[in-house]
Amino acid sequence: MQSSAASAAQTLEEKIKSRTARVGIIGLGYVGLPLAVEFARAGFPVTGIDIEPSKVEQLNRGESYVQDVAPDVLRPLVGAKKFHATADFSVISELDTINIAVPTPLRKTKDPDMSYIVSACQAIAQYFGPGKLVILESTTYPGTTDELVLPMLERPGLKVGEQFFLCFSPERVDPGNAQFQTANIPKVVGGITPACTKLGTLFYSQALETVVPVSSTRVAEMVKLLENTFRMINIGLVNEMALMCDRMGINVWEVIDAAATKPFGFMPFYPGPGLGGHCIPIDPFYLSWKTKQAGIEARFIELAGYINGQMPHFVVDKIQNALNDHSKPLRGSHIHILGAAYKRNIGDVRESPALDIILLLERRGARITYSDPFVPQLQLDGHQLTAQDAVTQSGEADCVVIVTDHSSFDYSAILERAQLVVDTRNALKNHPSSKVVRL
Ligand code: SAJ
Repeated sequence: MQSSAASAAQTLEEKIKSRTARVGIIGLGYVGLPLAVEFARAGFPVTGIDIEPSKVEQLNRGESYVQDVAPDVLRPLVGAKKFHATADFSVISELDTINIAVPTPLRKTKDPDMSYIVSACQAIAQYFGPGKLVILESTTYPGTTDELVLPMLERPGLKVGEQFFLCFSPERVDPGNAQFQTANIPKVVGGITPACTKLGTLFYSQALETVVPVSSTRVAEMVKLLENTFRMINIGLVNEMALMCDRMGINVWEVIDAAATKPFGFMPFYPGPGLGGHCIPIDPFYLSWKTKQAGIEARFIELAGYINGQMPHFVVDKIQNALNDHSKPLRGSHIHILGAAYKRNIGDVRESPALDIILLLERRGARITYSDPFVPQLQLDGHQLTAQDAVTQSGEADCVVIVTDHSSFDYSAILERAQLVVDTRNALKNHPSSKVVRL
């Protein structure tokens, strides 16, 4: 007679291998929706769960609001009933696997906001039962899965690694990246027990090209934080290099390009107007918050956070000085901002340095217009701006500021019409001109 543990694992393994396991994804954003699509394309019946009814309705009409999920990929899956979205968490009782891909923002105090994970786990706990695999994907501090999620799910008769299985697997989505999408980005997964890791690995192997099992949930949680802290600190380093080069009259862009010719032991990062997005500026503070509790200061993270946070101020000073060199005060000048999104060729404005720069300029009395093909309107500080035509406004503005270097901007026409350009992205590196001031 098989133990209940062996039978639960065996049953789930068979459902996963036959791709009849009923897959659930909680959180249908830029992480959850692409994941749901990959499992539906692999043949699983997939239920997407989200708290926003508008998202649920849009998805069930086959409409995608996520840039990396094309409607012509989603629509057939909805039509074939391979993917269905709902706001009703009670469906969890019928699911075999549940991925949690909800936001993990920071509070104003730079402490982790775990409320989304907690409410998702409360919903799962309410409808939980034996035989399920739960995988947390939201970026979070090491220990979240075993300290916070596990106690919410485990109870008499429901023991992890026996009657249910729990893993952590970091998401690595790079929005707008045409080369690397969910299916071909290696997937790290670590379980609370070896049986959990085995089932998590088997699960992802059905839909994704490469799976990288690790020995625990904490290792998997820490992998993601190393990846993103690595980026944040290196961006901070290169931003500090930009400040140094500016003071010494050295072209930092030329320095980086020449350093990047080193065929080993170097990886180029580039200075910019600040650090945007909902990951890189935020995730490292999940780590530093946790390490403080362990009695160790994450000094690199704090310092990089400070330097990256100073970049919008540095850009605004550069604009003011550039106008000054043209005998124009910042106050009353018309400044046209090119790009509101936090990085090129996407429309996400979360934590975008463009917002900081616009507010700082307005506080110093400048009149602001902006262009962004992906951001038709901007809400900031109680007022709204509407995107204007880039070339027209560049001809009328006292200063044009390239904050986000979208590929679709007509840089030649902009430069021809502009009186003065402050280029924070080296977007005009192929257009040498005395009108251009670089970081
Ligand atoms: N940035 C710089 N200089 C650089 C690189 C980036 O100033 O050399 C700025 C960008 O303009 C942006 C911010 O940093 O404002 C974040 O840029 P990002 O390229 O890291 O973009 P994200 O946050 O959308 O995506 C990252 C992923 N990016 C890459 O690996 C290229 C990856 O780190 C994570 O998978 C993802 O965050 C996440 O979700 O954690």
